[in-house]
Amino acid sequence: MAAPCANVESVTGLLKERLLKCGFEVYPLKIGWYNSVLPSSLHLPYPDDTLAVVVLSTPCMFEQAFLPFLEKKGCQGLSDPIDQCVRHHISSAVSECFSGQKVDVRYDYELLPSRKPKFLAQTAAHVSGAAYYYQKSYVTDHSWPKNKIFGVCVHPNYGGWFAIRALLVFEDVTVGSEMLQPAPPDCVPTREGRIQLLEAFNLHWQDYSYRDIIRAAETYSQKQRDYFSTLPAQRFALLRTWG
Ligand code: B12
Repeated sequence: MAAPCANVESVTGLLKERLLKCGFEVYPLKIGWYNSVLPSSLHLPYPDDTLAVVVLSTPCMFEQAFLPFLEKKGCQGLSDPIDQCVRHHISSAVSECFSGQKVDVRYDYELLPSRKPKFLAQTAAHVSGAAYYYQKSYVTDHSWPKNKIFGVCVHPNYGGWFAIRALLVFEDVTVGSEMLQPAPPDCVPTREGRIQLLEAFNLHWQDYSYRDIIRAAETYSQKQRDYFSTLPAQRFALLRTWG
């Protein structure tokens, strides 16, 4: 196999070994795939052939990483407990597997000084082939009940029961043209399905129906649903009741 692909596999292999058992998935992409669909104001400042990896959390992350994390570490300070757990797992995987390498780790909740997100999670998920990003512009000639309609990604196995957590940019790893861009599976191919999806995500995301737009192999447990249905400010109190 050509060296650049071996680079990709050695990076994703190490990350999978560390993160899969904790309920994360990893998908490689080239920075050029991401930058090519965005205006220059949102580009990541790396050459097109730089390797990046997008990290998703699947439903079992809650039981396999979050609950054990709470038990072992507890929550420190006021920042979001799930974010603390994700950061703990990803940053320790990166420092242990890639020590001495330059890795720019960007989390979904981080903002730049301009207040723009540090990376567009849905765009990264789509261009890596992880989850199709359905956007309003894909449904023409339809009048929406709300002015701004946000797009939503659907994962082929988990529907909407997942989250996009981080983008890791391997600044010193370049990949060649033999790394081919995978198309994300189009799990909501019909116009009616896409309208239903976008309306559910924008108008009543709290009822979770957008997540069930396709039959998911696994969904959030009742405990996880209770956690996410609780207002962020009240989640610390809920955690205390779990002991
Ligand atoms: Co929110 N939110 N959010 N959110 N939010 C995120 C989008 C994300 C990804 C967080 C995550 O997974 N960790 C998830 C979505 C997961 C998914 O898609 N399956 C998420 C969720 C789940 C929610 C909520 C359900 C609440 C929750 O449970 N967390 C609600 C639902 C929305 C609603 O209100 N009904 C929610 C709400 C919000 C608010 C607070 C309203 C804001 C504004 C929403 C928005 O702007 N989309 C919000 C934000 C800001 C974000 C956040 C942090 C940034 C999104 C953003 O600002 N995008 C992301 C995490 C992240 O990305 N870091 C989560 C900037 C805009 C300009 O990007 O609309 O995609 P854009 O436009 C770009 C693309 O169209 C691209 O160019 C445009 C930019 O120029 N483009 C592309 C152009 N052409 C093409 C072509 C192709 C092929 C592609 C791929 C791209």
